[in-house]
Amino acid sequence: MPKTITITGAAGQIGYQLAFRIASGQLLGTETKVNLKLLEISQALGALKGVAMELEDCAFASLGSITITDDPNIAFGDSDFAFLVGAKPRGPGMERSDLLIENAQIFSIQGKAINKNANKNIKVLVVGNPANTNALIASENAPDINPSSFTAMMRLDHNRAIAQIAKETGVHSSLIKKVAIWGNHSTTQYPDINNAFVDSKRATYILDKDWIRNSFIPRVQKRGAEIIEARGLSSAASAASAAIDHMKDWELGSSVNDWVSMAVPSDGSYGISQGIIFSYPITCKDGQYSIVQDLNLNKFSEESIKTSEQELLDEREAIKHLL
Ligand code: NAX
Repeated sequence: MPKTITITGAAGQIGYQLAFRIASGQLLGTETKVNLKLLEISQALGALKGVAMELEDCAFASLGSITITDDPNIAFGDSDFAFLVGAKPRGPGMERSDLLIENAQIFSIQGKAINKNANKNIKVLVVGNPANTNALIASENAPDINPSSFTAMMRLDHNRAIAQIAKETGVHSSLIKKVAIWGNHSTTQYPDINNAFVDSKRATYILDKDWIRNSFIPRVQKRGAEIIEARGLSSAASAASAAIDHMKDWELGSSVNDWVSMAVPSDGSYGISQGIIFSYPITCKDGQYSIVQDLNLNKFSEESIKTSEQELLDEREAIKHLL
């Protein structure tokens, strides 16, 4: 059965990476045909036409049809998987609260369009920032879709954490397991390696506490800024790669004896307020995700997690009139 995949902001940096990787079969495998529905703002439709032309020119075996549009109702029609990437960037002099409100409007329109047009079992991944709160808004505007269908991307932070540990220990990233990112996709996120393993040894036994607190945690939290400084542009290929990792694991299952980080609607686990889109350690099986339970959190972890929760509660307060 072909699957319909929506990408918003498809002419942007991340969209440009994502569309080609999905069309080539890197999300659902080369045996599953994908019909792409690409959404952009009207002013970017010309550039989006160019993206569609290049997609055609790849002659991918797994690509079915391509639809380009500036109408969310068309873009989300029968959608099985939606990558909500398009968002308004923070402009000069713009406060974080202005950014929240501008994006809240975009994501409330898209939530309504998902509710009206998408497959009721759709899986939604919000990438556009502020991703967690944008996912909450989209979900609240889609009352006929199960809230568990709305998630936000923390996988780039998760992968960045693994990469930092691999670099520090000299152990390959594929042998680093059970890293977790808790909270918001912002600098308050809490990268946690208290339960992580490095080639079957406990990470906390082989990594220096000072390195974890004063180097690892702030570096993962601020890696986005480090990339901007080096590249002159924000992370794009790594973000698209993480988006595929997130959706692929959700649909096809995550690795056994490991977990991933996904921001999902809180069910109250670990004392986090219900409903906010909060990143937890997660396992995925049979197209469903579950929050890893019964982890012991030390005082530092608890405090760090609470700080990020508070930021998400403040964000929700700032846009509550749109919920
Ligand atoms: P770009 O500015 O290159 O692309 C965004 C695209 O979205 C533009 O082409 C724009 O025309 C389009 N767009 C804006 N409003 C839209 C709307 N209402 N409907 C459809 N399309 C719309 O940004 P890019 O580098 O691709 O980043 C996209 C978003 O991802 C940003 O919000 C960015 O902050 C966020 N990121 C989130 C990450 C995460 O881990 N959650 C990491 C990477 C990235 O920074």
